Amino acid sequence: MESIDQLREELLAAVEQAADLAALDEVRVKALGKKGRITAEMKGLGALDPDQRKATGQALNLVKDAVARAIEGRKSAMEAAQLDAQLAAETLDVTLPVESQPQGRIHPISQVIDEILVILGDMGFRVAEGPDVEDDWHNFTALNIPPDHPARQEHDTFYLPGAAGADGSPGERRVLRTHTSPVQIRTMQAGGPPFRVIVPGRTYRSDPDATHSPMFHQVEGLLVDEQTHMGHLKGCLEDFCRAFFGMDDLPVRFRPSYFPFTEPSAEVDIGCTREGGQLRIGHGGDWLEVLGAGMVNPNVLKNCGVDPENYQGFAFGMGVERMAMLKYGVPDLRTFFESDLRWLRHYGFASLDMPSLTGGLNR
Ligand code: 2NL
Repeated sequence: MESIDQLREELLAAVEQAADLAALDEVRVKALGKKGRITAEMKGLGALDPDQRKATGQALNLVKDAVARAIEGRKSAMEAAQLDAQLAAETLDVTLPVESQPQGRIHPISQVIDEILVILGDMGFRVAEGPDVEDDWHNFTALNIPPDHPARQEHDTFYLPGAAGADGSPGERRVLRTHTSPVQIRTMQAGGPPFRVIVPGRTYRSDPDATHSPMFHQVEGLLVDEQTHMGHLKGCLEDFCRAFFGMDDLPVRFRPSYFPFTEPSAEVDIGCTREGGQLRIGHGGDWLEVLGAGMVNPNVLKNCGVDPENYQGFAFGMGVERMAMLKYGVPDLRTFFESDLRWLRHYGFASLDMPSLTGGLNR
């Protein structure tokens, strides 16, 4: 018995003295492992007479349990201490000021979309979004675009094969949306009037030359209510142009035009000068087209389940790249999509310089 007590004290002392998890595991192997001291003592039990064997066996089991418990206890304590040390070493002072020279820049396309949304959001429009891959009905038919309209031609529209039906038959072909209007169509189908939505997003057209990109961005707006008329459209877009270009007295004019989805339709010009081949926005007698707009064609309202006898609407659309080029003097459309970091450092915006009506939209 003396030697078992001694074994117990020795092993528990070794557990206490283990400096780290590796040392502790070494103690475990030397005590409880296949060739460990307690295991060896157990193996020796066979040589004892039965009475002694029972008493010694029980005593050894108690030692074994005590040592195992001690190891577990030490192990948890060591792990907790290790975690505490790690957490202390990894503290982050969230009250420190932000880095004074952040490296990332906001792309002018993102910036201009944000600016447009801030102005129109303040007028009460809310953002709506939808899929880039559309069906023919939402992209064309619902918008009163007839089957033989040139916009539907292969060379203007990217067509995709439709998903095969359960019977293996080819499904209806899909399109990459050629404008964001299908989102307004979906918005009208999903609920009832009044509607006041603004839709930013990617659009796609097959028009391969230096002044076009196969993917470009649009923002379109739609307002439908009782008694909505052309005066509302004019006021809305005049205010928008003046806010966007940061000029309270910017000349804005509406020129008759044609779109299948609006009647009447208009193109919106702002004043400018082109003296010495240099474009300047403002007074000067010359004009620059920036938006397309009109009163929503009653056929479009009907297609979306809105009664044109009781509701009228106006809609408008603009190209984001064009707005960005005009406002920030970007001369070449292709540079928007080249991911050139030097270009982005020049034309990009600081990430914390978010546009707002009170903080300043125009730098
Ligand atoms: C442009 C011209 C326009 C619309 C877009 C629209 C949408 C619905 C109904 C009626 Cl759901 N109209 N959108 C209307 C007029 C012009 O965009 O020059 N875009 C870049």
